[in-house]
Amino acid sequence: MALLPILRFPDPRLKKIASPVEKIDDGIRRLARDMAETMYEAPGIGLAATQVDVHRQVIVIDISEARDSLLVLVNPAIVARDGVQVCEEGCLSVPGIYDKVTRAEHVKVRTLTLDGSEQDIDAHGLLAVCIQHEMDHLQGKVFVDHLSQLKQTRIKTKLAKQARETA
Ligand code: K1U
Ligand code: ZN
Repeated sequence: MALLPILRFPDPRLKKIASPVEKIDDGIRRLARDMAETMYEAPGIGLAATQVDVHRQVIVIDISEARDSLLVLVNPAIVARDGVQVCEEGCLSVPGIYDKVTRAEHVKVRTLTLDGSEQDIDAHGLLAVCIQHEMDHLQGKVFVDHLSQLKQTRIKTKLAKQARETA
């Protein structure tokens, strides 16, 4: 197992579009294990492969309080969505920044599991938010892209200051 370095916004590699996984092999299983370890250690409730500079469609999520309900999504696709919710979001690639984003309240996601079988997940509330947030990462999108230009500029300034202070 290994902890993977997490890219920080506005790193241009966060804009890359992830390719579908063609074969679920030991490399993909190791990636998912390392991503889960990285997410738990951060700590976070989700992580997309894009954030660890691997541009394949792999996501790990665990929204449980006990941290014992890991979901691994490979090649996820939203096949149905409805409703609207506004949720305060954070991101391990945008440390210390939280803001409200509007997303679908319910999504049905078709995905592969690590044993290669197809699975449909009906997600509501925080799980639906987290899935949409992580699927955005696979498309090169970070949650701050949903915010106004003014807020994005302020966030970049704040993160650049943080980076200078910790250098
Ligand atoms: O994608 C990421 O960087 C992970 C991100 C996921 C997320 C959080 C909130 C709304 C939507 C998506 C995080 O996990 S940020 C950290 C966080 O929210 C958290 C950390 C520890 C305990 C509980 C939450
Ligand atoms: Zn994120």
